[in-house]
Amino acid sequence: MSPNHEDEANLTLDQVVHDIQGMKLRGAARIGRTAATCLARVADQSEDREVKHALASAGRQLVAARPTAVSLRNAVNLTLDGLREPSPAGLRLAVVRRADAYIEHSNEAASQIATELVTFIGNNATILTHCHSSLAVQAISAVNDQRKNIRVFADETRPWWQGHLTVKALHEAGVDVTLIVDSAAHHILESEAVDAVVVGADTITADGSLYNKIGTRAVALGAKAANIPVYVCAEAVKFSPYSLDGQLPTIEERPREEVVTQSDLAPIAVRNPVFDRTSAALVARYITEYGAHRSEEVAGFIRRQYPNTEDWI
Ligand code: RUB
Repeated sequence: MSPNHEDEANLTLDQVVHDIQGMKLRGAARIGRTAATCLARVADQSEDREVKHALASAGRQLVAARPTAVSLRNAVNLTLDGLREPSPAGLRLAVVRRADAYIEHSNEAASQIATELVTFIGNNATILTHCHSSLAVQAISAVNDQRKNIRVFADETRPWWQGHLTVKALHEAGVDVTLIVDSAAHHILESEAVDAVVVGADTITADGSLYNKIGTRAVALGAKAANIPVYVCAEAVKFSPYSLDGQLPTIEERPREEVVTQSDLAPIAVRNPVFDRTSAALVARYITEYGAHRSEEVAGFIRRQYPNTEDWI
């Protein structure tokens, strides 16, 4: 198998599902690669008579673990490919090969996306980012390597503070990065003359909408008001073929305890939606391993990428 995160290579199906739901496994790209690794393991470890059923069942459980991340569903389907191989041995081999190809492609896509983003950002640029996207971090680091005087502001991203991961990663990559609270984003966009917002994606739908970590929409609205372009770093697996026939991501709502634990707030209702939808008009470009696309080009891109999904989960 191609290398994924070494800690994740040996996780069982139940552990992967548990770790995705428990937020130990985060970031849509990583989740997709881990799902592919997990399916290869299920294929390897299942008896001939049960392998097809075990893979179908594992695929369904994985997809349900993070409904907002289409790369998870795409990773499962690209790895299983409808479980068409008639013999158990042929199926097992094909699943392991496709998982390997998925992971290799995903790892390469990140550096192609980084190269593409650099063409949109010049010297002396100030960038604002939200949450923790491995693709956005890698792309911003590439911009910093190839352009002069780059500054980055990173939202802390309540309630899970993924912005802390972002600032640590960017700092380690030698980027001049400053952490801000989420509600400071709009102020910073204007007061620091931000040139570009760069974020990742969980799912992109056929109408050109972006589903990403909660707060992305507010940042994008602020950017639009200040005439700042929003660039979304996303591999092709972040684009949803299911949205072509109207299936849209479910916005996951998580427990109130992630937001408040104080007993004096116990009687107060709390909502904790963890993703939101940013409309097509707020996105300047989707930066993929196949080049940059405007929102209005998304439906065509999805059709070209996913011509045959009839027997997918
Ligand atoms: C992470 C998040 C990221 C996308 C893209 O949310 O919304 O922006 O997943 O990340 P969470 P990547 O921490 O809840 O998973 O570019 O790494 O796929």
